[in-house]
Amino acid sequence: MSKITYDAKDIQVLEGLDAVRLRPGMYIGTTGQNGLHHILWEIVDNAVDEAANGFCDKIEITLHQDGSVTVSDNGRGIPTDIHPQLGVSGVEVVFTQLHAGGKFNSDNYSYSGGLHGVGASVTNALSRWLEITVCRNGKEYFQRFESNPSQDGKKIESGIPTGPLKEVGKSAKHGTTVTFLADDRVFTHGVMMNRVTIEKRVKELAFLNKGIHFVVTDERVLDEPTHEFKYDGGLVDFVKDMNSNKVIIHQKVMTYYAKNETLEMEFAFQYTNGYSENLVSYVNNIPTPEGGTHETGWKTAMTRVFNEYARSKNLLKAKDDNLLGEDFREGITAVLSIKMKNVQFEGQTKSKLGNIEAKTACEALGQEGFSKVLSESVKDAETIIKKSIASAKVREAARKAKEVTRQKNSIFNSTLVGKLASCTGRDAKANELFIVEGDSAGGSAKQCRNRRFQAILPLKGKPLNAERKRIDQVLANEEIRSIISALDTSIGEDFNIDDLKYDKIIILSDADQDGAHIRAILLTFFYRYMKELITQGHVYIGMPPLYRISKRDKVAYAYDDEELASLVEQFGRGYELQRYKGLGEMNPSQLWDTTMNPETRTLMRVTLDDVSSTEKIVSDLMGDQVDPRKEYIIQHADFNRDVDKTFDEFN
Ligand code: 1YM
Repeated sequence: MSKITYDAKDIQVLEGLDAVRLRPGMYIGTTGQNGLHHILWEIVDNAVDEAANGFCDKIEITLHQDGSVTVSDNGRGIPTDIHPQLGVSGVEVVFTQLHAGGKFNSDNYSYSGGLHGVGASVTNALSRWLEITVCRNGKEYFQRFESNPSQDGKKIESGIPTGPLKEVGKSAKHGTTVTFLADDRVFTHGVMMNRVTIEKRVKELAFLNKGIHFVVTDERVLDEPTHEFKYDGGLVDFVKDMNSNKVIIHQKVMTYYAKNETLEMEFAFQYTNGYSENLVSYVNNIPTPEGGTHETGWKTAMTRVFNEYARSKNLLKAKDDNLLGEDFREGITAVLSIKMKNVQFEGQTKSKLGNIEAKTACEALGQEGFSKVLSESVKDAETIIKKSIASAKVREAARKAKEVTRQKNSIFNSTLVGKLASCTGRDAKANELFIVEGDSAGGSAKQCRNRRFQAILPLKGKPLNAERKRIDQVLANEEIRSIISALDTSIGEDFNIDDLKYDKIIILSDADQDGAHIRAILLTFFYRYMKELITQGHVYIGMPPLYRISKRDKVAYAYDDEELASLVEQFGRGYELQRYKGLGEMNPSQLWDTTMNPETRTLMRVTLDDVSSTEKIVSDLMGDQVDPRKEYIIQHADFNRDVDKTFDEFN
């Protein structure tokens, strides 16, 4: 290539990558931990696509001491020949052109381009340096990119090749290896990636893409640096894993795969003796916790086929009403994974599929699929239908119970709302509800709160564990009913977020075992019956301090032992130390300063980044099998930490 054209192309390229550096948020969401990992997933996605195309079966991720990360696959290797229009190698196009992924070869089978769908060039743009080695056609090629300050020092020029792609030797292997160091001038909170985050996602990818052998190595730790993930059963293994600590009611995990001109669909499911619906869905390997058209089509197909099947086997009689979808989904653990092009995401967190054609396609493919799996396992099918019929009966009973609750909940009934100290302001967007453990802490909270926007709901006893009860029993519990009536959103299918009376729902419980239990019970209840409260970020955990340290008129609070140690050092001799065993030991003004004053308090927002692992934690901790819970508690025997750990998982 002539030097002139190379430069000309370069200019165009620079504009693209500089835009990424100027507004990283537009491309990777945040420059915190999420965004940092996002630039790794861009690279991994390309390797996973190569595997989905059938050219690669092993992907390795290695975290190095210095914060750099290597991703390597044994695929065909990114094309090294010169791109006819752009005049540079395929490798350089992929790493310097935004959205280069699919365009290089339009008839490839690439679903890459996740939520933001921007490709490997974004990783390059946001790295201090990036090196790539490609083995292909018996040769080994190498290229390095760097982000350095411009000559005038006014900006940073991102992802500049230090030279063109070079042949550096011969190789009998084939594949792509990329190493990069995230740029600490972009990721100012640090560039060290989190092994747990990575392994969680890799495990999920391994379930979703059966047969790929993933190897994750963390060179920063001495103990067991390498973990491997490979699931030949794919979604079937995924469902088995989710159900590993539950009681299943039939052995076989039912599964189906099919494709048509719109999309590829795969699903697997198995029923437990529980009452909740655990459906996790994915589009192009991206979780869709808000659901969308694929889920709707799939559910419609399921309801129709199951009803027809029930009638054909005379389990449902001519005089009986059809069952509802929710009856058939009670106790189900299911994974639905589709792959399609040109996806459109909608919703609060852009995690809901919007493509209308996906509904029709999933309905049609689902119909074939459900008919097939039922007819192949007649015995299991009967078990499932009978369970669903029982669920319908309970639903009918629950509807009646709910009606009673509604009447009792009406404003004319003061016993329930009586405990609630509501706030005077009517702006739901500004209002906060504190759910406080214990009457005495509740009393302090009522005294010190700002009554304009802070409402207090003290809980006397422990609320009912929603995981282990049917809806009618849950609704009979007074603590639960007072929460439902305070929030005013109703629950389950009737839940309506527009009716929510508070922007923040803050759980305030003691930093001990009982407090942890109450928090877990409340979160389980919200998760099962008011999931949107969590997905839309309305639920928070208040963080009361564990210690108060004072000396003359100097006062400070410590939230853990580490913080206490450093305060003790600061205060020197002669300080007074108080350990709070519970919220009730704080006087109102201390409670206000440490836990309730928006200016000074610390809140932890509960989010649902990863629905499937939350499912597992919730059912492990709250379900009716004792062993997994025991094991979890033994593993996390320090209860102050235990609590944090639990909510880390929620976070
Ligand atoms: C460690 C990261 O990027 N692997 C990878 C990427 C590609 C290919 C193979 C590939 C794709 C195609 C043809 C095709 C990519 N190629 C492109 C582009 N691993 C990693 N392995 N030959 C090889 O899609 O037709 C983008 S990604 F655009 F150059 F084809």
